Amino acid sequence: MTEEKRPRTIDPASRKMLQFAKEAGQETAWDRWDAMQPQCKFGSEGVCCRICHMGPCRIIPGKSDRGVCGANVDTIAARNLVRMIAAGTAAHSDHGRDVAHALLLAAQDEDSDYMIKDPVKLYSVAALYGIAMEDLSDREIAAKVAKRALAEFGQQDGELELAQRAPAKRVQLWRNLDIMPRGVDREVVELMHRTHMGVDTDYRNLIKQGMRASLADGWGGSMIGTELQDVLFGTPKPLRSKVNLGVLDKDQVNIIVHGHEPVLSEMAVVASHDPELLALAKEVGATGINLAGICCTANEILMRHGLPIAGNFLQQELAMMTGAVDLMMVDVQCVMPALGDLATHFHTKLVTTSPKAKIPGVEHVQFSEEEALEVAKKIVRMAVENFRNRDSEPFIPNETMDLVAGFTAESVSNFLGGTYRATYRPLNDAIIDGRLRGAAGVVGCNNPKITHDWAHVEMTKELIKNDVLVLTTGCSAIADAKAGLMRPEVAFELAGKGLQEICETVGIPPVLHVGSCVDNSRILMTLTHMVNEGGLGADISDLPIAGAAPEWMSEKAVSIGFYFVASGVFTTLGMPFPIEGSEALTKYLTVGIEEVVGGKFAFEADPIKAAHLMIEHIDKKREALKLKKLMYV
Ligand code: NFS
Ligand code: SF4
Repeated sequence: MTEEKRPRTIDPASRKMLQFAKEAGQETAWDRWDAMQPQCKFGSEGVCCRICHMGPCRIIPGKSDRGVCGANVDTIAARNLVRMIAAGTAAHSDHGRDVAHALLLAAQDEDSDYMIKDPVKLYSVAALYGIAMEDLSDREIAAKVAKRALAEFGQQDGELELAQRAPAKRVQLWRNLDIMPRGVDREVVELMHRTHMGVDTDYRNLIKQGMRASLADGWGGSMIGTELQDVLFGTPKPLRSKVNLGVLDKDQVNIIVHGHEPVLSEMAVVASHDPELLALAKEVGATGINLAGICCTANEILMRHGLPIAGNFLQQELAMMTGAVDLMMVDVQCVMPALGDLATHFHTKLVTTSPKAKIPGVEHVQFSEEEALEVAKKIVRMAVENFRNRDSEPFIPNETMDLVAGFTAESVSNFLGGTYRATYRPLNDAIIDGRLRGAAGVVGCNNPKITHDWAHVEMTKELIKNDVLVLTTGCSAIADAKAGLMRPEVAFELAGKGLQEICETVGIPPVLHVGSCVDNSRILMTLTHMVNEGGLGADISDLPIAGAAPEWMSEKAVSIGFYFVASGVFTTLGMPFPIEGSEALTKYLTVGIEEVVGGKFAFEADPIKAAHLMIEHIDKKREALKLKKLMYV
């Protein structure tokens, strides 16, 4: 659908900026998407292959039913899809690897800018890895943990340690299916090998390795990322903050951190408090230094410091167009190449920081964990100095929204379990007694194919209205926050009566922000704790829960979708995978795979309908568990 037929966004701040962009003659992702219509049908159906140079081949039924090599549409679509998993797993896992590296530095180098902020979490991860801790200092323990974690990436045989935390029945199933991940890198490499010309032809077998790689992401690379970030930067605790473009302040030096890895953004936070730089900010006529985030790095510094979020994925260009951003520092993932050109039209200084991600014409200030704070200070100084170069009055939409964030698999139990004992008992009991219908994870990106934020917000509202507690991460979390769904009082306006009672007793919003996309591992652990607490079945696939990515776009989202399904979760996607040219594969992922792993996908564009698919699934699981009737329905 084009712009005339549906709005581009539901977010009022973004609407204002889009109007501004139009008047200023600046293009955005929405414009480029319009210009791209109609999008290639071969690509969107997954029937184009350019894996070898006999191709490219595209399947046209009745004309060219097979590629030059003889690959049919099922093989081609499956290979394309699992390569998306490989890239998504690689992205998340490289992030995890960098965190492990930073932890090793903190442990070995007395002068490192990183410190162990949460020793309790350190001990719990060390225990998971079976590390004997007697007589060891925290730094010695951290060194051992970091080395063990790093070894998980290159491990050749055996099983990823953290994957063994899943419920026992699930682990056994993965072993029986031969999809227990061995090493993070190994599973990605094997996927790339199997999808090389003339290797794995069986779409089911390809999906099997796709699941194995995705499990190496969710229960491997991502989980290592989450756990070790908690050790280094502190495990989040519930806190208040603000979200949306209105958090930019025309009187302060505004710095946006955009991208994903908190090894950088955490240091930017420290640098922004530096007295010398604050004094310099005064000198140039600013009242202070205002750090705000975009995308998942925003979620990371929100969760741990309560720093405000400027926006989610589709707002990155809009933030720059305010003319209020003195510097935007980016690292890796979800950074639109368009920013490079856009920055030439504004005073904003764009700075790339990762050796893995440069943009032609954009200043590169290389970040390294070894000189972390020094580099961060250098970049903040550049921002302060650039404040003077503001050429026109900034145009900042005044929208901001209050939110409560900072939930984790640990804090859910602390909260619900009360002051004396952290436990999932009250959560399980609430579900068993029928006060809560169940829980859902709503996660993922924005995509100009769908009205910005609309699907996230509509789906989430429908779920909480039906007494489903929502856990959310990534750009979905930012969408909900902007819509006000993370204010505790919203429960009284929008949640069902049962969920309302729980929110009131415990003092939580009906929508819990559990972090960035790597923190989807927190959702995996929450589900595991629910199984282990008892009364809701023996496996994740028994739980009255569901997952969704209503506006997904990235390969990371594909990997996340797969590790949820492979963990036994029914997962709805707002847009189908690009596989619909293969009827067999589409049917397998939306029906057949459930018999194999207990989870499956559904593709549903209407967020309300999708929410009801999730609710139906939750009710089916409640029935199978013979739980009590819902209290208020
Ligand atoms: Ni997740 Fe976070 Fe956003 Fe999508 Fe990108 S920022 S890692 S991939 S777009 S949710
Ligand atoms: Fe064509 Fe087969 Fe080569 Fe793909 S692998 S491009 S289908 S010949």
